[in-house]
Amino acid sequence: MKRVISMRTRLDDVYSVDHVLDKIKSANRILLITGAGISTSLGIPDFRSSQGFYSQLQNLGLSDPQEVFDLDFFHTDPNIFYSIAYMILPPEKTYTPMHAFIRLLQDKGKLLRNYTQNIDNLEMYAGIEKDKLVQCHGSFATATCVTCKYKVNGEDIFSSIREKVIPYCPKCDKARKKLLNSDDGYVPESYGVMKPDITFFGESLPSRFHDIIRQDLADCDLLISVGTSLKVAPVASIVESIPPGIPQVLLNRDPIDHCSFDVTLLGYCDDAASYLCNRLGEEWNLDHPLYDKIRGPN
Ligand code: CNA
Repeated sequence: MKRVISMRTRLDDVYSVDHVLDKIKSANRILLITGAGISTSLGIPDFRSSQGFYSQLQNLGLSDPQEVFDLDFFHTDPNIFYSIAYMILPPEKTYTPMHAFIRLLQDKGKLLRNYTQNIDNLEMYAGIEKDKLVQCHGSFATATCVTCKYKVNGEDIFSSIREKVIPYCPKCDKARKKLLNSDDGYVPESYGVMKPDITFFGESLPSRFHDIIRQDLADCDLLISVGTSLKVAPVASIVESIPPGIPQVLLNRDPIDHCSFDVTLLGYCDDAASYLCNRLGEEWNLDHPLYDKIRGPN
């Protein structure tokens, strides 16, 4: 099932795919930006493509689907988030060939950092080291009570999310019941609600992003952006902040016109990972059960 990957280079044609392959071979500080597109092959929808989560929400009659991830909306009514959160819940202990490619870059000592916008935490299953990863928008790995800040493992609330019910904080349970049984019975909608530690609109990014991005921009020797529409700041602005002379490569299903890349491989990123490994040589073997299926002839 090898699918066609089309390639684009800048009009001045300074770089070709061969340059990219040479650069990957010689690089040892690759800055990789990833987005929802690297997990869609596992059935987790992305946000903005035609099959994406936002169009599904529009079909449900939500006028602004982004409101689902708005902090004020969550506090006013967490039901909205929990009625659809199951759609983007990560499958357990699995990852894609593209994740395996990132792991390979890490194992070969080439990965400076993976800035992921994904919240599915699949990088952990793929074996990306914490130090090599910046989860720019947090993740489902943990969840925190919005009232008392008690933290739990994300997996502890997965069954509630799957059943579309609001998970409540065990520590706030007594106080919540007391409020319910009080004279007016008033309990704020979000009282004692557990919220996955994903970054909502209205929340700041984890401090790790701001702590290291400047130095990483100065240090990187190749930028690869994969499976992201690059529409969300400040991650999107990484691309334009890359120092001049550092090659920029895009692997994406759909073209991106608002950012400029030296080389673009258009297609499914799992295929791109397979294509790159085939071209890079024998010692570039993806450790993934699907690799043999998608590899095909060179
Ligand atoms: P997006 O805006 O939905 O863009 C996704 C991009 O990926 C699009 O340009 C698609 O063309 C492309 N794409 C989709 N499938 C593939 C594929 N198989 N191979 C190559 N490219 C593909 O999503 P972004 O990541 O750019 O936006 C950032 C948001 C998305 C963050 O806030 C995330 O939290 C959020 N998100 C994350 C997940 C996840 O963790 N898996 C899922 C859905 C949304």
